[in-house]
Amino acid sequence: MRVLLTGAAGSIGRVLMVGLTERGHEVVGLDLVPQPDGMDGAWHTADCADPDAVADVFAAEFAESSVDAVVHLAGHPGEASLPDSLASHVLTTAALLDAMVEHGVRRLVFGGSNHAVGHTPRAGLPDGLLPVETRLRPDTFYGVAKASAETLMSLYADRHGLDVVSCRIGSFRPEPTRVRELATWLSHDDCVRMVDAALTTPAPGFAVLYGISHNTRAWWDLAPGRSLGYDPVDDAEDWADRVEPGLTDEAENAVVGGSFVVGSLERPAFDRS
Ligand code: 15L
Repeated sequence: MRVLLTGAAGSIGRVLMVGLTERGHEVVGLDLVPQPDGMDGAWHTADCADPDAVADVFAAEFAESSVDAVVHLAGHPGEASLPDSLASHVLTTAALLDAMVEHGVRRLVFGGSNHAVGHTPRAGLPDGLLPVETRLRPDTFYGVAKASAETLMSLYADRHGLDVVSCRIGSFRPEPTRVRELATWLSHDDCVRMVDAALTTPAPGFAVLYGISHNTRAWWDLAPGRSLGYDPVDDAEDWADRVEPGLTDEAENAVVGGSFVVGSLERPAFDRS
């Protein structure tokens, strides 16, 4: 599959550039920054929030070749003002969706986030696991933007028959370092497995999965991912005896979004300073 990967210079993007190539995909990088030294393959430097720039990238790709799918990771991975968050996650998604429809690209894999549902209390979850059908319950403007991007992709899936998989990623790290991450960790290798499955699963329509590893202490339901062919292998429990308890663990572990809920990220929607 020829895959356009946005946010290719970011921490997840770099892992996927290599991992998806190893799995036989031809990966074309797209990022705000030029191709970092040591990275191979085709590359576009452009701002995904600029629909003209995105249209130019697609025009260049389709003049030479074609694109079978987009993996969209570009965007600021933390809290910001509401306009900045919407630009970073919703407008970028919109620009890509329009270009996909124009060029007949049928599949989008989205780097979603657990923070789209981060305000959900863990107490009372059925079998202790958060289902994907749960109410969108963002914990930040970042979470609002990730949730909004999901609703936008749902519209394009229904309107244009696109296949869309939103991967609500947990904690993407080389290894878990906090108690919460013993539940929310996504290993590098499982991340590659997850995106490969989301790219290749037959006709998912609009689907959501939780992007975590096969963690013994998982709070999020892995069944929706498994039904799409995502079979995680790694388990954060293998690091449990090296993870030091922290003072905020109890508060962080009471809600899905952890420090995004309890970590004083509250601010007005508009940054007027
Ligand atoms: C995310 O979505 C963030 O981008 C990342 O910085 C982590 O905080 C992660 O979630 C998490 O919940 O651990």
